[in-house]
Amino acid sequence: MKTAFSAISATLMFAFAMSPVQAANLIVQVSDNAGAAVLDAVAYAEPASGQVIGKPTRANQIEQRGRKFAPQVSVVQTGSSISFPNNDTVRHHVYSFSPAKVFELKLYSGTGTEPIIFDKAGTVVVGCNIHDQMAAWIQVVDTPWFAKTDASGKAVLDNLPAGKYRVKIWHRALAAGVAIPEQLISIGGADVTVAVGLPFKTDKKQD
Ligand SMILES: [Cu+2]
Repeated sequence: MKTAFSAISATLMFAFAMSPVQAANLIVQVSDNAGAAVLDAVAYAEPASGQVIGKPTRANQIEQRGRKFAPQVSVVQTGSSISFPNNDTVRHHVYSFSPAKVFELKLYSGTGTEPIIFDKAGTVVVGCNIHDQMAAWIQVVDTPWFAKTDASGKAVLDNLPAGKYRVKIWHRALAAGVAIPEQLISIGGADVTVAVGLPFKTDKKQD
């Protein structure tokens, strides 16, 4: 028995040693033009080859609670679905006029709506017809590698296979039509950290 076990572990070690794909994490640190850490920026890494990788598998949701959308900022891979459960006692009427996805969920309560499929990359701004102050932003991206920054301005993109990537940083304060800041980076066997400055001052206050 002992011999068999050793043979298996030797095979596993061999498989790891021979693995042709190296991977590493990409850490993105985002600040504004006053040097302050930026919360809820979206960092995503597109393979420089332009190759689109895989199909999204994760189910996403943006709930309505306390007459707010939560989360306020989402990032999903192109082709993802998002459901919009209403956990308030009032009804909401959720819509978007953004070119990346036009949709409308007429006055409803509870979960009784079909998920919406986001099949085109771009920024989708979501509102409620009844409550003007409600807003959510969805950044739809052509890559499975993305993350949002935390309060310290840091986003971690896990396990990028070795290669070259265009790292893009989106924030809801970027005016529509303005070029999204990007950097070309190389992933090898070690983690990579990049610092990105956004060309405006952000408001710490979240709605
Ligand atoms: Cu509403």
